[in-house]
Amino acid sequence: MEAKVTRRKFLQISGATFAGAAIVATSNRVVENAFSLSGRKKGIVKVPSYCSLCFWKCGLIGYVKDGKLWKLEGNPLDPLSKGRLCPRGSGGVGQHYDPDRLKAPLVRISSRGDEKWKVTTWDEALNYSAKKLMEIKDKYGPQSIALFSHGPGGVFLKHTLKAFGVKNITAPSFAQCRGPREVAFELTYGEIVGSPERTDIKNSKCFALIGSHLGENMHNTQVQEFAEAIERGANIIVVDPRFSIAASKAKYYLPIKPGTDTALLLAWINILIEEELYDKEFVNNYTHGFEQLKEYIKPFTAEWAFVETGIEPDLIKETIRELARYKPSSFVHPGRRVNWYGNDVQRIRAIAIVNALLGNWNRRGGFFKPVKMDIPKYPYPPYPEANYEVVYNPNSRFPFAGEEEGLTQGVRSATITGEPYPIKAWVVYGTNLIQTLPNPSETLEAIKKLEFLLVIDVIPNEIAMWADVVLPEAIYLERFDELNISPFRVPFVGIRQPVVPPPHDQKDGWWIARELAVKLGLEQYYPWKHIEEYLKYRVEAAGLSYEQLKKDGVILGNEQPIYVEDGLKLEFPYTPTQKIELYSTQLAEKGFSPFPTYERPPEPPPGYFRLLFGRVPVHTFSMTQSNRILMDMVEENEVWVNSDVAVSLGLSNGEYVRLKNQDGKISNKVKVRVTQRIRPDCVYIYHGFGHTSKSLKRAYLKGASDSELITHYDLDPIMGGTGMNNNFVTFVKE
Ligand code: MGD
Ligand code: SF4
Repeated sequence: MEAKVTRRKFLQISGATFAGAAIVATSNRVVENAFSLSGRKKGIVKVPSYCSLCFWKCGLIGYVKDGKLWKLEGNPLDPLSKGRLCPRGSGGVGQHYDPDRLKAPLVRISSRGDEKWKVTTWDEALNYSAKKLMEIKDKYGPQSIALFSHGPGGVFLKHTLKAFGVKNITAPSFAQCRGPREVAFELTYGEIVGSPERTDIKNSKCFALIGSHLGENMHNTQVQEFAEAIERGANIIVVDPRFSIAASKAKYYLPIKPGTDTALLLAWINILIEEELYDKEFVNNYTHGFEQLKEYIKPFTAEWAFVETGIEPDLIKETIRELARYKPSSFVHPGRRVNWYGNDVQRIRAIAIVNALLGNWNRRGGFFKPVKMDIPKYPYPPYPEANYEVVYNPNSRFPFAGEEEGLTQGVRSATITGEPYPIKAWVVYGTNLIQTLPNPSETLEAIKKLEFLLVIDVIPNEIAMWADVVLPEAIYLERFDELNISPFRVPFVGIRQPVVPPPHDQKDGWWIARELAVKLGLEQYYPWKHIEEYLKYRVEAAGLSYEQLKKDGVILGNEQPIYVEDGLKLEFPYTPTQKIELYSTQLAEKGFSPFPTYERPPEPPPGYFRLLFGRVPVHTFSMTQSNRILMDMVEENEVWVNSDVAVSLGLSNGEYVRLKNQDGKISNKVKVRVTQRIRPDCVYIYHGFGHTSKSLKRAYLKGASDSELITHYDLDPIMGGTGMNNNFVTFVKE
């Protein structure tokens, strides 16, 4: 019997402090930031900024005690953190003190992947990088250079490379994360869900989480609202093959067979329509294609869905009736990392349609309308014209691929094949492509074809091992960055500014991007010399005080209506029919089914189990396993195995095994966690562990990497996302 997880324990939003173990003395680096760090030697100084331990961007207050970083707390003025950080955010102190951090620019001196480096100066590293990029551009054109960039820090590097003529710019946040969700909602409503999500958990009376494990997936505001929802007795429905923490707080738990969620959603749509539980007025006024949907959905009964999902028909009916009872203050959460099976847009379209039938768009307790502070852009000169097709989506193979974030794996395959044209250089900012992209052997194959690989990171992660030049960035607590103007419940702007200086020869991302631009002959794209000139320009152009922003960390705008109940007009100007498209005219036009389709997922080979993976509350992707504070909390991942399966295979709790996948790939050793909290047909591990970079001394070979077992992936034909959940593993005893 497992210990009951209390709400208090699972939240743990507290201020972790760091006792300051092996703190390396501050170098004699000149702090270029205009933000003065002098006068901070004695006593406690508080500096507001915003977090980057994930991309929720919570406002924080950094405490500096006697000149040293002491602790981090939420900024009470900030609408995202509301004065509290999640455990990762509090533990961000450990990133500053991490002894494994990249400390100075490095140039490779032996074969790629050998981890042999020469420490060099910034001037030399940037001159060399600029020379290589110019040579490659001259020889193969700007289209042969690709930028992978993840997170707000990459803004300036993107600017430099766009000015250099580079158009092949991608981020894993689309094809490996939330792309299908944004495409599905845009097709249906003409608007994306966005980040932070516009789900109104705060006011909802009933909501369903489908594979969205809030509480383990620690997006701060959502988790705070989720905890409040539990406390005020909201009716929560959790659909997950694993009895997650969210499931333990739910009124209904549906232990669904993995990969069959669309069947459940189709049955829910069927019941809403057959039992006339949908919001008739809303559907009549605001949707397109209801009559066709009514015909289409007839075969998808609860009894049909039972065969696919393993969920009893009565439970299917009861849960959708519950959602309908509380409409419009109820919703089905659209999820976040939703690239599962390669038909994910269709699944999320089904979620969008259930919500439309509940009439909850821009309604209190459903989806609110996010509002954003109007901050003018900086007046840069226009970028040079880049008259070439992006490499990752030749002939628009994926008609709804993201234009902003592109297709990471598309750049990778073009690098391997040279089709539609060769890619010769990668610039990689803040993304550990070896762990992020499915099938790392393809990533390595691509890297071997490159003439130049430049990595900008804060720790010597796996991708840095393969780089020709590694540039060490100052961490988010040590630098300025772009403003945070995320759309949310109230318009706001947040600033990132250094709480402490970097301890070694690390530099701010904006500085690296600017210096590289200067060396590439692009100085005209940086009329400002220091980022504060840029920030000040934008903030003051919006009629706000830059000094106040620096002092408070955040400035709130005027409240605006975010619900129909507050006078917001319901409009859908961005879909072709100017209605919510239950029938997707755009999908039909491109030859796809205009209504969500269900495909039965492949079964595991005999003796194998479906490999599922997800987030652990105290880590973010593969980027936090070097942080000592967070590693003290969770040092390695475990593989969750159903108790009956464990008995039949003779596996015991805490025993180390290796996982072997359907293609014979064998993982690092990983501890078994025997539990009744998972279905017998799948196993589950936390993502981000199993590091193979020897320079990550604390994280090296701790736990298993899910990514290396994902040798198979299915591409979503609509937008090119990589469905990564069709891999199967068996156990190899140690
Ligand atoms: P990480 O793997 O954590 O995230 O994938 P990535 O964006 O690649 O790598 C982040 C890198 O950024 C690390 O090397 C870290 O050290 C570096 N970094 C951290 N802070 C800074 C900084 O301030 N400056 C710089 N320059 N570098 C920094 C995430 C992606 O992965 C996403 S969004 C999702 S949702 C997917 N999740 C996922 C999964 O759950 N499982 C599997 N198998 N694959 C996944 N891929 C996707
Ligand atoms: Fe930082 Fe946590 Fe907020 Fe993410 S959710 S930005 S890690 S405090």
